Amino acid sequence: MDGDYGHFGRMFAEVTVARADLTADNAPAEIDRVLRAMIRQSRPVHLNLPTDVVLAGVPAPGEPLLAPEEPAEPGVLRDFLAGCARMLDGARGVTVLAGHEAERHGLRGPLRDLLAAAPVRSAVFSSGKGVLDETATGFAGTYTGGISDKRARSAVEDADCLILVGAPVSDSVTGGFSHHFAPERTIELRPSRAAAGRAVYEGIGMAEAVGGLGEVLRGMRLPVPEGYGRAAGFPRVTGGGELMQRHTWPAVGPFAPEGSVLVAEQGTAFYGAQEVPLPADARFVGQPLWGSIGYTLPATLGTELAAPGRRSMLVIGDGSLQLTAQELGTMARYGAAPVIVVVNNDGHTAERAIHGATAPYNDIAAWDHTALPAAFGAGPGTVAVRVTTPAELADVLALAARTPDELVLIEAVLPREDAPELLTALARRFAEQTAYGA
Ligand SMILES: Cc1ncc(C[n+]2csc(CCOP(=O)(O)OP(=O)(O)O)c2C)c(N)n1
Ligand SMILES: [Mg+2]
Repeated sequence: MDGDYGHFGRMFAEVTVARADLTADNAPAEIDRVLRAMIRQSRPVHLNLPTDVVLAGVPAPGEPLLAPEEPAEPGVLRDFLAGCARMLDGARGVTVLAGHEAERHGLRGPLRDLLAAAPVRSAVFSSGKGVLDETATGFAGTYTGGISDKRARSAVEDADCLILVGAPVSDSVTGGFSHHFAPERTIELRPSRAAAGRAVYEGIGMAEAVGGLGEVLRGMRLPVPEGYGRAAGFPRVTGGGELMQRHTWPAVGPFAPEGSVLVAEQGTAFYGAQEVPLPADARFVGQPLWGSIGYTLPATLGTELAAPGRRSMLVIGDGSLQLTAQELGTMARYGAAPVIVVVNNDGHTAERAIHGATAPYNDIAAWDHTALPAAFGAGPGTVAVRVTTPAELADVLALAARTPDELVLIEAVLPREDAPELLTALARRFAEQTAYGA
C-alpha cells in the first residue's frame, strides 16, 4: 500500500503476451487488443480494471473481435514447402512429434489429416499427449529423450526427417535434455514461424504449415517405415497381491471411455498416465513444463463444467491433492461427476525419487481420503472407496463405469517408494544433474 498501483501490472508484464490498464477512454480498444492477443497466441494476458472504471459506459465495438488469421506470404510459404519437399524426398522414415502448442493452437484435425496423407510415424512429448490419435497406425507413444522406450526413441531419433509440431523443449519433456534432433533433418513448426532444416521462415501459422506439408506428403510415395502399423500393446496386470504402480495404470487406461478426458497431476500419476494409451477422441490435460502441483483438481472442475456430457478422470497424488482439495466442494455444488483416483503413497514420492527419500519435507499429513467428498458436501450417491489390491481397483472402476452421474473418488493405496519406470529414470537424471555435496 505505497500508493503505486503499477506494481502488479509490471509483474504481470513478465508473464503475459499483452496487458492494459483500462480507462473509460481506452477500454473498448484495449480490451479488444488484449483479448485478440490472448486468442491468437493462446497465452495469458492481463487486464487491469480499476474500480472507478467498472461502470463507465463505452461505445460498442463496430466490428467483430477476431478478423480471420492473416495467411502467410504466398512466396514465403512456397519456399518453405519447397525446402520441406527436398528434405522429405527420398526419406525412408518420417516422424511427426507433437507438443503442447499443437493442442493449444487447435491442430488435432489438421494433424490427423497430415498423418493420413502418408505412412508417417507419430509420437508426442509428454506435454503434447492427447493431441494425436493414439489408436492410429504408426503412433509410437511418448518420447522423452534418452529415457524413452525403444519404440518411441527409434521413431524420433532414427527418422530421416523429423517434423516437430508445437513442441518446445524443456527439461522434463526431454528427459533432462537428453533428446537428439539433427537440425538438418528436422522441420520445425512453432506459432507463426517455421523452419526447414536450418532455413527459418517467418509469418507462417502452424495450421497453414501442417496443411501444406500434408499436400507435399500426399504427392510423394513414401515407403512404409519399419515398425509402422504395430499397435502399442498394453499388458493387463491383475492379481490379489498388494496394489503397485504397474497394476494401476493398465487398469486406469482401458477404463477411460472414448471422447473422455484424462487429467494427470505432476508426480507418479503424470508419468504413469503417459503409459496409458488413450481411446480415440480422448483428451489429456497435464502440465509438465511448470509442473505446479495442485493444478489438476481445479482443472478437472474446468473440464467437467466445459462439457457436462463428457466424463473426466483425474489421477492425482495425495500430496498434490492437499493444495487444492477444497475444489471438491465446488464440484459438489455444480454436480460435477468426475472419477478421481487419489494415489495414496504417503507423501511426495516423485520428489523422494530425486532428493530426500526420507526427508521430512516430503512427508504429508495422512488424510482420510474417502471421507473428503462428504465433508465437502457431495451428495449421497457419491462413491468413495479405498482399494489396496488390483482386484479391488478393477471392481471399483467397473462400479464407476456404471455410475456415470456420480462423483467417484478412489483412494489407491500404493507403496511409498514405488514409481512408474519413466519417472524413476527421469528422477535419476534430475538427481545427477542437481547433485549437491557428498
Ligand atoms: C507448487 C509446487 N510445489 C512443489 C513442486 C515439486 N513437486 C513435484 S511432484 C511433487 C510431489 C507430488 O506428490 P504427490 O502428489 O503425492 O505425488 P506422488 O509422486 O507421491 O504420487 C512435488 C512436491 C511442484 N511441482 N509444484
Ligand atoms: Mg504421494
